Amino acid sequence: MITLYDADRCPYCARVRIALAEKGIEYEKVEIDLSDRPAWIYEKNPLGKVPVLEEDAFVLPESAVINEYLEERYPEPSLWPADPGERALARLLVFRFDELSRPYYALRRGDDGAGAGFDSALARLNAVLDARSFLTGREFGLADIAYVPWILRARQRMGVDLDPFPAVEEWAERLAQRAAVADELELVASS
Ligand SMILES: N[C@@H](CCC(=O)N[C@@H](CS)C(=O)NCC(=O)O)C(=O)O
Repeated sequence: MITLYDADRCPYCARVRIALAEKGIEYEKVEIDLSDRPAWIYEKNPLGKVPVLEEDAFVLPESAVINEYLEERYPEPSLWPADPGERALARLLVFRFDELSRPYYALRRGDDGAGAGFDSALARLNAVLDARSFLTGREFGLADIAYVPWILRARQRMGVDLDPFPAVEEWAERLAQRAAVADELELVASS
C-alpha cells in the first residue's frame, strides 16, 4: 500500500499526485497542515517537507526522485521517452527546474523586477515548446508533470497572462485535457 504525505496547495505534491493518477496507482493520502506540521513528519523527511511517499516500510521524499521511483517501480504506462537522447533532454529540464521556480517564487513574493524575470522563464519554456510538443519530447511525461503545477498556479492564482507565450498556452490547454491535470486544475480553483 502506498501512502502520500501531501498538501493540496503544494505544487511539488501535485507532481506526485499527477504521476500516481497517470499510472493508475491507488494510494492513501495524508494531508499535512503546512502551517502546523506534525512533529512526526520530520521522521519521514528530516527537512519536514512534503511530498513524502511511503510504500510499506520504504519512505521517500523529494518529488522528482519520487516520480523517478514510481516510473521504475510501475513502468506502465511509461512517462519517459524510450529514446535515450530524448529522455536525457527531458531530465535536463527537470534538473534545471529552478530556472522556473526561482522567478516564480520571486513573483509570488512581489520582488522588484519579478514580472520580467518570470516572463523570461516563460519565454525559455515557449522556445522549448516551439520545437517539440511536450517538455518530455514527442509524448507527455515526467518533464511536463514537473512543470505544469506552477504554470496552473501562475495563471489561476497570480493572474499571469500566457497570451504572449502561445506555445506554453497551447501546451497547458493540451495538458488540461488529461484527467490527472484537470483534477489538479479543480484543486487549484478550490484551495
Ligand atoms: N524539493 C522538494 C520541495 C518540497 C517543498 O518545498 N514542499 C513545501 C510545500 S509546497 C514544504 O513542504 N514546505 C514546508 C517547508 O518549507 O518547511 C520536493 O521537490 O519535494
